[in-house]
Amino acid sequence: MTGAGSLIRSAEVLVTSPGRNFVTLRLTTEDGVVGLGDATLNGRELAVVSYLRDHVVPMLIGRDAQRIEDTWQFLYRSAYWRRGPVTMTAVAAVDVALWDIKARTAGLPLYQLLGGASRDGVLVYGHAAGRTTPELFDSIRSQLAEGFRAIRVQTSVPGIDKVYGVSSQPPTGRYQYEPAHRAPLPVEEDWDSRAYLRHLPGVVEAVRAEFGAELPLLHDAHHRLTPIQAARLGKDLEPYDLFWLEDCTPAENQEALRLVRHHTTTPLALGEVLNTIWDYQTLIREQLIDYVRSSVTHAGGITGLRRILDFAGQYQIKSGMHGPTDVSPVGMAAATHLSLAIHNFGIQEYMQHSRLTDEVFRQSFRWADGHLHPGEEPGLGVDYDDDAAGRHPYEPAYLPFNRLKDGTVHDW
Ligand code: KDG
Ligand code: MG
Repeated sequence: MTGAGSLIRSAEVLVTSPGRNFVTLRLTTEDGVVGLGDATLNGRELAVVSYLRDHVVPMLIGRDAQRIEDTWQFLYRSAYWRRGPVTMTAVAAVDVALWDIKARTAGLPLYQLLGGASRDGVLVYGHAAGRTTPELFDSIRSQLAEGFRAIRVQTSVPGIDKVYGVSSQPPTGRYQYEPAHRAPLPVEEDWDSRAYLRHLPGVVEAVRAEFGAELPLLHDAHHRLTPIQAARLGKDLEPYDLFWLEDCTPAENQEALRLVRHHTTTPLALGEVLNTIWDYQTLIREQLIDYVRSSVTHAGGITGLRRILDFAGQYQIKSGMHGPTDVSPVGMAAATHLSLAIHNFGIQEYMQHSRLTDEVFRQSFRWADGHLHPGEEPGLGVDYDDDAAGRHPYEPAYLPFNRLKDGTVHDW
């Protein structure tokens, strides 16, 4: 359907902070159909707000909301300055809002426009962490009790004060590890790769012995290792049958994975900081990874991520979309629709949002037996509550950074 009614009448960039910051794009057509897109880039939220408000919104007013591919190409190519997280998050927000509008106009849940369901539900993984092994076991038990059927395991390391993925508080039932700190400057953390490499395999061994062979276990090394260190870790973890080892080396060096791959059969997931198909050329063509970690929110939306995943599918590489708390419920809904529809789905990350966040974003997804289903509401199935959002103004927040013992800045 194309006509005067499908022209974009308004484009609003909404910022709210119900416990953490979220940026949302809301497009409304002349017919009054509303579409939402997630534009949250953790720790750099206002850069995307400006990109959208100052440069994209003026170009959207009067455009035909039905022309999704054309709008994607226009935003990508007309900027001249291509790729990058700020650009691709802004493009994603527009793309997802347009898909939401198209599906709401059709009266169908979005996954139906993407080819319909390829499965009954989307297997997700939850998050467990502990400062000690007994605390980690308790955390895994509470995630299993919440209904998760696959668990990411993160642990403290003796000699390191603050480790990615582990809160300074004991984990609770609805576990939400939140790395961003509400502060005017980034918080400093510390790192020691040798201490980590010595400690982690024993913890994973203990978890496997306690919880049995069936439970899918995942681990995120969060970009900290050199290729040879990552190769050793992959080898050391082989006996414990990880579902994946994530971001074992900094993601931007695609060639690094050749060395890791050469030494280990532990499956590898990578790419939550990557945002276009170009970032995956070597990784996919040389089959250096098993799972693509990019999110709908940061990789150009449904249109951008689907392009990457279709390429990956030719090489039996599957999806493993990034889904931490900084991907808003709008971004998670888009991910769940796409995960339900594609053939080469692997697993999806799911970190339950806070109750305050759920008051701002009203969602219609279903959660049962470790699986998400986006539900049958037309569009994404998410509504934005302006009153609730208005109670939580933006607060500056940053991700931490790492220093080694001698003061050198290290990857976080
Ligand atoms: O914004 C950065 C976080 O989302 C990231 O650190 C979380 O690595 C992460 C993960 O796998 O969820
Ligand atoms: Mg990660």
